[in-house]
Amino acid sequence: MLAPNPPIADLVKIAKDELKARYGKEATIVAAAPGRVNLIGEHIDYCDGFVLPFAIERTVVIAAAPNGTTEVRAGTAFTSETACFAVCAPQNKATPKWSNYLRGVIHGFHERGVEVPGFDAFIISSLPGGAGLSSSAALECAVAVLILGLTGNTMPTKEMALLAQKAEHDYAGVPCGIMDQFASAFGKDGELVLIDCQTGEPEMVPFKHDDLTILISNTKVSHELSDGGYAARRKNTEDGLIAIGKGSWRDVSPADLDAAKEKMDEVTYRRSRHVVGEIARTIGAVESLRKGDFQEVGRLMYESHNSLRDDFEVSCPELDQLVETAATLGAAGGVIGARMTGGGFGGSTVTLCEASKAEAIAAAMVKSYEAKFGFPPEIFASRPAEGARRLS
Ligand code: GAF
Repeated sequence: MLAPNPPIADLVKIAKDELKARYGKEATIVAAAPGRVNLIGEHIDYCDGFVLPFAIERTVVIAAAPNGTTEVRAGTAFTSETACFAVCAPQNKATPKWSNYLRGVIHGFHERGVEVPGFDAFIISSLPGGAGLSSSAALECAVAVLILGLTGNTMPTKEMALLAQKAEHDYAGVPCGIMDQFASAFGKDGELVLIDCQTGEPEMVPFKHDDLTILISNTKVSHELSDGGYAARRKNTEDGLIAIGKGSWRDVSPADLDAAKEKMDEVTYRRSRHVVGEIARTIGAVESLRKGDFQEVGRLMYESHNSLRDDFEVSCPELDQLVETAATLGAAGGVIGARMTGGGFGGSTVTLCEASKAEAIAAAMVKSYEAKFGFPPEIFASRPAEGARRLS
């Protein structure tokens, strides 16, 4: 029932073989970067909040070699459309759409005075697209690692993540926060990435519980963050903060929110209530994790989901169904907590559960989901994995 995570060695082999077959080149560099899920702290990375994502065992892999020209030529396993563009002109957004992630990252290097040579590349990914698992951040981070390797440069991880985030803003049109690129860049095996989004500093939180795992359930309902829903939520939070009259959400207490209630419309109030509550829940979840109080972590995950569904309105019936099935199984069925993860409007849920019961939990989720929607979700398990890196 649980979909396997393709071994990274298999992805590397395919990428190298394809590079050879298409461009006649042996790879001189192989770069990899993972997607992410967020355990808790949703839609608050752009509100100076705390978020708790981790890099997952699903990855983008790029095999590449310099081609001695001034062009980038790239193919992928996820579409037959190939990209070919002048490396000196990446500022033009163009087709295929996926090539804009490459263009955006190359542009970021140009802005820093790094001259990028022409190269050939083949890109493969074990991340389902449109599943809210940050396949775009993974691609951006993998391209950044690739270019660092090609040019013999180094860059602090934080700067690399910010460069990747800017590519997402400018080339994909998504005004995202820092969570996805930070999770992909800083991820570590067996560790969650607690990000203080006010200071932009990550702190690793160990997650070394062999008896626990996280199920990632892809609704297969695709969301487009650039279609306006995400930007609208961001605007709601900006309006809320202005009405409250504070400079940062970190300085807003529940009492401040209540005092400003009359100055906001009802929607802005509910969006603001989510932000204040989610910042507190994330801090509480980290404290509980450190104490090993998983029951409390689970309770906070359900609360987070309810707030995203009712106050922030970024859930959907498919996500709700997966969370409800997990909640119904409950502790007796091995479930600790569940919630939607990522931007929402479709995408995936995370279910923290006992590893020994993961198969049975996934089977129950598939059964109830398929009965309601007529098609199964895709479910796989992942523990916190290694972040963006050069493989060879
Ligand atoms: C998307 C964004 F890219 C992140 O920055 C974050 O805001 C997330 O939605 C919601 O928590 O993944």
